[in-house]
Amino acid sequence: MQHKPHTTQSTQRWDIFCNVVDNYGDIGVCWRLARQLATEFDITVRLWVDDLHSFARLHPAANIALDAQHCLGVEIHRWLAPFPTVDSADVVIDGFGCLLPQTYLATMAQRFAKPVWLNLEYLSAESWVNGCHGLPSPRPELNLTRHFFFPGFTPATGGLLLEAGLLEHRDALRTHHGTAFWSSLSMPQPQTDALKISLFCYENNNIPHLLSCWAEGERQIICMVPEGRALPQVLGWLKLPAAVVGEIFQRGNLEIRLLPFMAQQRYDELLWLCDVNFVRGEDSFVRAGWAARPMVWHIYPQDAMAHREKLAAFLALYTAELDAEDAEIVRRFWQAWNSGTGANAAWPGFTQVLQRLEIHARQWCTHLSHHGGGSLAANLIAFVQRTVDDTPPNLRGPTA
Ligand code: TRH
Repeated sequence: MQHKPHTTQSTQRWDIFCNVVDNYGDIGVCWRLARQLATEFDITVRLWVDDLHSFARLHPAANIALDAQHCLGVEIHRWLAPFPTVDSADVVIDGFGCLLPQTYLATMAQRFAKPVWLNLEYLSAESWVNGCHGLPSPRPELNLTRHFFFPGFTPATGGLLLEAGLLEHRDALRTHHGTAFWSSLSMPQPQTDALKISLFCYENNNIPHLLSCWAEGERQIICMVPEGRALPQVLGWLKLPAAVVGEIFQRGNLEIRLLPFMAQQRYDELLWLCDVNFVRGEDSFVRAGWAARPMVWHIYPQDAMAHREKLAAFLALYTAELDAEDAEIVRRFWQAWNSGTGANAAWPGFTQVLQRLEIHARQWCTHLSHHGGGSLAANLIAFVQRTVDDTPPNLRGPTA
């Protein structure tokens, strides 16, 4: 799914709006997308975000005191209320259906050449997504049309975020065993024969039991825990009231490394350097796919247990090419992990087939990058172009 930089869009301006609901997934996806549009496709991107603190966790070079700043080619704007008077862009994306400011909607409606307006939806492997991707939702009161843009795993969807050269960059980093990565954290290089696990998840009652299982196991395990919601349970298991980022603890055969919350690109590197990645939400989950190593997904819990179907849909897709026994082992472990109980009992089965799961993870990554939905950023650009082409020539703007 590698693609050449696009030069024809250079005059286009895009606005991406991000309302941080909680955690880091909303801004994680919007920031990654904005960066890729700006750096690979030469698009002028403004990212409007209502919580600069969350943004600064992903991009520590950001200055949270500034209402506007440039970060890695993207104009970052604090989404203020009341919203400032600005011209609307040629393309407007509301991240995850967030509500655009009324005044901004009015400027969109007033434009002669109407902007292409997209609602970038949440990722799901459920089959209904194939039928809903790209559907228009007319807003007659504004004389505008908003389109649903669904990321996904199949050619009928909008695909997944994948930067040009990412997989090559991953392989290059692995050939050096991430020496620079570990030394920048002032941590020793992990032993090559230890099983390296990254643990990024929500609160989960499995954590203490699984850590005990790892500590008592025969194989040396190194578990990397970035700062976050899992940390209190890890500290509880270590019987520590508090700990400092950068500390390393040994319990039986388990070494626990407490890592800082890293810049987004650095977190990718952590995933590339680990043998098994526990990930969550949306963005880290996609990135674990590109890491091409066995992964375990802690799905974002939704009201009325709606996430269960989402989890089952993804599991069905992910395990489709595994033999029945291995597929069942993966399902059992993921379901135990998500239910909050039984992950320690399911772990021995999971580790026994780890080598085959690694082959499968590589195949999954290759399959997705060649036969999935394609590059989300490139698909967005193509979708915008098609929408402009479908507009009668007398209603297109000068940048069409
Ligand atoms: O943080 P998440 O749980 O995010 C979300 C939100 O809860 C959102 O509201 C919900 O709808 C969505 O899940 C499904 O998990 P996610 O999506 O993996 O986002 C985490 C981001 O944080 C991701 O971009 C990776 C980044 N990250 C870093 O940049 N550095 C780090 O050290 C770590 C651990 C993560």
